[in-house]
Amino acid sequence: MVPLNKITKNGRALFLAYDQGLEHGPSDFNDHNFNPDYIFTLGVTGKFTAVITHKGIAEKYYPNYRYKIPLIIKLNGKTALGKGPAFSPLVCDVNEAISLGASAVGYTIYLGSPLEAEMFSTFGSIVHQAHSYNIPAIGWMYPRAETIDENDPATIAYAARVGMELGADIVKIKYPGSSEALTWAIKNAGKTKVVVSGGSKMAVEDLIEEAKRVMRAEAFGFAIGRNIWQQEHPLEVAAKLHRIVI
Ligand code: FBP
Repeated sequence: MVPLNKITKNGRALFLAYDQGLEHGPSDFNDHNFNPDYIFTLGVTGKFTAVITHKGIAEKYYPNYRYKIPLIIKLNGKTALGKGPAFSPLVCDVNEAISLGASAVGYTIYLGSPLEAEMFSTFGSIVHQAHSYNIPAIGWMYPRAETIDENDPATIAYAARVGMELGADIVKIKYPGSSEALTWAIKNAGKTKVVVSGGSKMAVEDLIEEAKRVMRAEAFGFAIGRNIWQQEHPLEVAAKLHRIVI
């Protein structure tokens, strides 16, 4: 098992996700959060245990924050513009991520996509390489195909299990709708830790209730983006979440 302590606190994870500029585009942003410096500062001040970005932001902005907060680099990425089968190509390798200061790497697998086999194979190499450097590999395990209901709890548990079987140290899954469903997904992930994504922005009270349900299920924590940096008072929300998760 590779150590997770560089990107966690008290054995829990609170990752600030900021790969949406590539995945969704500037429609997610306002006049503050379009700026990576704003996000890194939020990450530091809000006591997140790591920030997640793609390589471009890592190279241009992370040098100023390198000793203030750990970085997780997402190794693949795609836009929301294409209409083909779900597939996110590799845009950075493990060596490059480490040279940019990453303490862990992430990779999205779209389960059920016609290109699933290729993603499995690439993730296999990533896990192998990350482990040879003793750093964690995180799998964004997202079921995605026309025929699949990506919010179905059984499918989300399957995704968590697949991440474990493929050697992920941490899997990132969507909240499957209840504490019980999440408990089942977490059981199936075995010794692989489970973090939950935030999803599109919701009311702060709803987010806090969901966070309590997530931690009641003994999740490892959150990898959350829009529900922090799209909020009117992100630091207040971060502080509330921090109290629940860590
Ligand atoms: P959010 O907390 O903003 O949902 O971010 C989590 C995340 O996994 C991001 O890392 C990623 O960019 C995004 O969700 C992908 O969401 P989707 O593919 O469902 O649009």
